[in-house]
Amino acid sequence: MALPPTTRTRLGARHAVITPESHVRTTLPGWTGTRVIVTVSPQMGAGFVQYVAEMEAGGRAGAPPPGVERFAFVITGAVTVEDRGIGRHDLGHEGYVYAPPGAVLALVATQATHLLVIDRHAITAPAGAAPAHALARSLADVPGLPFLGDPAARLQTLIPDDLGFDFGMNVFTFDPGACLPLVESHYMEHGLLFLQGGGIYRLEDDWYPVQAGDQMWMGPFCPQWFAAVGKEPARYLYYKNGNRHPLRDVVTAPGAE
Ligand code: UGY
Ligand code: MN
Repeated sequence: MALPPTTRTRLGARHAVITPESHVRTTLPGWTGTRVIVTVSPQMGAGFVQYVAEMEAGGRAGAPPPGVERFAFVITGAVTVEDRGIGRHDLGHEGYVYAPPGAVLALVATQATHLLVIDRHAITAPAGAAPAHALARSLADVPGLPFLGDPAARLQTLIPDDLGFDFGMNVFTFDPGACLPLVESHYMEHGLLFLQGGGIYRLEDDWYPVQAGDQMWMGPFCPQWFAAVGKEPARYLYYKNGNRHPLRDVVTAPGAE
């Protein structure tokens, strides 16, 4: 008799680790030639949605629901994006795009492609702040700066950190043996995709070996710490809400302001 299958996927009160052997594919309205693996969503208590879109060549992204902003990152493959604000861009490996709500964002895979996508209800910018604008770029063009003075832990900031934007996307690179300098606990959430290497992640009181392809959700105030283990740098892409008063930035429903 075959043994029952196992998984490294774990769901805690304020965190989740979602690993590839537990992925289940579905479809989303408007997307064509694409299967989707939703790994973070309000069903687990998160204030945003994270998914991997597996697109065939010629596959197209569906429009985000009304009031929803979108970030998409090319894990593998290539896409063409087009929108009134930014014109037409070809994005290859580790290219990315941000589109505010209502931006006419056409996104077409020009070869078999895997995207990491974040969708969330946008919270309007405070009076006086310039609203968020569409952008398309390549991760390779974003400088990596020492995190809290440590050159062995470098942070790339993919979206401008100004009041127009209500979330950030960053890539953290840790040299082998480097670690976060503190066990963080903050009201902001994270969605995370491991891009390279691995290490040990502490989430609440649990400790997880993690590696490229793993995804995570860290809910509000989830204690979190990471150390890179292995012979190559560990890299992860992560989402972080911010730049809004916490009373306005709760787990959101349509029109919540
Ligand atoms: O930006 C952050 O909060 C980041 N230092 N957190 C993390 O990597 N878990
Ligand atoms: Mn954090």
